[in-house]
Amino acid sequence: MASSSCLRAENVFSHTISKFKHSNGNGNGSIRSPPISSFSLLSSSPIFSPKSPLLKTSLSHSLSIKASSSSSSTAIAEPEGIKINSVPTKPIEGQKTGTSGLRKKVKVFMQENYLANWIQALFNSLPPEDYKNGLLVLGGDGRYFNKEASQIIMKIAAGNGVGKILVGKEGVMSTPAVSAVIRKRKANGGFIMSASHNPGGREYDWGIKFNYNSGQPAPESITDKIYGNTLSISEIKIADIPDVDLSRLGVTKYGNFIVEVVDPVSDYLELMEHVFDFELIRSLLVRPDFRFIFDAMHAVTGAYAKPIFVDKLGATPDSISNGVPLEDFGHGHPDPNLTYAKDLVKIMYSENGPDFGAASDGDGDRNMILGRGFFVTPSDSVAIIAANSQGAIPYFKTGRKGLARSMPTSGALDRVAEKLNLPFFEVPTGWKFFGNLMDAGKLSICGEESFGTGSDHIREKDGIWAVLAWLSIIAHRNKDKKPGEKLVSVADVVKEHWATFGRNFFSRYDYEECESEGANKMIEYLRDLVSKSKPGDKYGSYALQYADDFKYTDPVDGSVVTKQGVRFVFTDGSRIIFRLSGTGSAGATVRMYIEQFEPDASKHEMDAQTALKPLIDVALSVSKLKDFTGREKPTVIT
Ligand code: VG1
Ligand code: CO
Repeated sequence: MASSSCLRAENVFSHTISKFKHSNGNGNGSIRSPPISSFSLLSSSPIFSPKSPLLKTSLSHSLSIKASSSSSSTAIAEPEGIKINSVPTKPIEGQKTGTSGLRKKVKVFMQENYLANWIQALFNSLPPEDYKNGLLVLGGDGRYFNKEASQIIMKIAAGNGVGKILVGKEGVMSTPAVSAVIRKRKANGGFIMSASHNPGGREYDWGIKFNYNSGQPAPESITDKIYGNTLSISEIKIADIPDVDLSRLGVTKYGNFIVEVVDPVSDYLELMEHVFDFELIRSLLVRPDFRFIFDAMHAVTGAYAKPIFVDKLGATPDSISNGVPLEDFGHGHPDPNLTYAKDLVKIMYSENGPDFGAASDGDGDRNMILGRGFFVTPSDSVAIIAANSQGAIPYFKTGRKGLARSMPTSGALDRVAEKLNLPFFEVPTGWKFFGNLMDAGKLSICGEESFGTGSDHIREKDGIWAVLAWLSIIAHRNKDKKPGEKLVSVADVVKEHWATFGRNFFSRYDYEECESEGANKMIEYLRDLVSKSKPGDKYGSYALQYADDFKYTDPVDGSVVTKQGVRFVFTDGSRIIFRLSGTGSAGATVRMYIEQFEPDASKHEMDAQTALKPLIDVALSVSKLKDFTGREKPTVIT
């Protein structure tokens, strides 16, 4: 990737910016653009003709929104001086959102009208009162194509009558921060330009998610409507305004449409300071006998790590690695797991490695937590945070309303809920299912086995929140330790938890980019097997309790989703689960989840792969996975 395409952290937080902020008092008072009426009188030639001076950025990537047939656009309105054009378009197949937004290869999004159609279909799906003259937030993980996409999204938003867009500087704002900003600023919703943990760059992935007014990912009722509208779309409404300069903080007015470029960190940081005891965490991070490392994987949390961990919490600057966000994540796969964050894993498992290590993904909503020579499996992580939250985290000092996990996540959290006598929920994979429970006041802490952990402080999983939660727990346990005294470590906390609650051994096998046909056939085969199965059936040494394809009825609005994962649950509580990923952009990714509970503390130190070997063998043979997919080995083991 050429250096010019790098999005550097120092650009996001440069001193010039803070000076700019101070010189404007509150940093958002400048109105830079000329009165927009001057644009409304521009020629009626197609707005996206390559000659148009209005779409420089978009055209630099040979992308534009063009009239698909007649190449003509019609001015449909000029409210307070903005010319809004109607551009004819045609439906494009395959714009169905998956587990978390629409994700495709960059090249697919660069096709004529591809992104524009989806954005317009979204506006066609929302009740007008949810966006007309309203406020929307726009953020993203800084990946390749975000700059062009930002301009398209803002122009279509203006074209559809949105009043104001709050956008992160350079279009950057993490997924959890967008959720936080939507809530704090009482916005109607927001867009996140990210394919999350999928790799970025010209040859890789791009994605878009829409979150609603409480900051939660749009529910299936909305995403299904959007998909329906992508199949019948005929027109894109787009405002004839110049590209917005996203490199400087401040407010720009285009007639009655306003764009405010904001610091992507400040609202989020304020929320973190409200949730956590920063003094407590700082007391740990400044200890000479505690070493901390955070790997931002050249992704969006690079923009957050220094202001939060270093400037606010006293970590040393060298404790942040890969802290410069890059459009291609430094050729990496920004997925914090044992395979893709291997540099961090190596450091943490080295002799005399740091005491605490963490990483986050492309858009900052995932987290991985490590101690010295010790990996905390995400299913355990959420259970341990829940069990320790009340004492260590001020936000939970009055208790927790309820706990929840996604179906394939291990039952470690269930045991905490039971012991603490808290309401408990099991939902399908994908964060969108937690939001309703939170809005209804039924849920405080939740997580997924896929390195997602969070709480009702926002409506997304939150990578930095999880790191701060763990630091709070470790700091709380060590707050009275004198210099030189042995500290309670991450491993100590986890082992104590197992001793109290028992250990749920858990592993996930991912088979990435399989042939879709074989993967689909395998799932069909398993569904068929489920329909024929009965309690007591023998699978190796395991006896079946029940098998099903997970179906969920939302306890708040009664909506039902089906086919959320095939599971075999055995009489001893062990489970094997199969699903197809809904976030990939090529082929099919098969996920196989294995779980077994072990109450006997003398066996808790076993390696998970060893402990689970008999069950893994059962899972592989039951599913005929090798025959269907042709894969001998998984791509990633967690
Ligand atoms: C995966 C995870 C799921 C997570 C989703 C979005 O989905 O399994 O738990 O919510 O990614 O995370 P799937 O359908 O591929 O299994 V992110 O950080 O990519 O927004
Ligand atoms: Co993510």
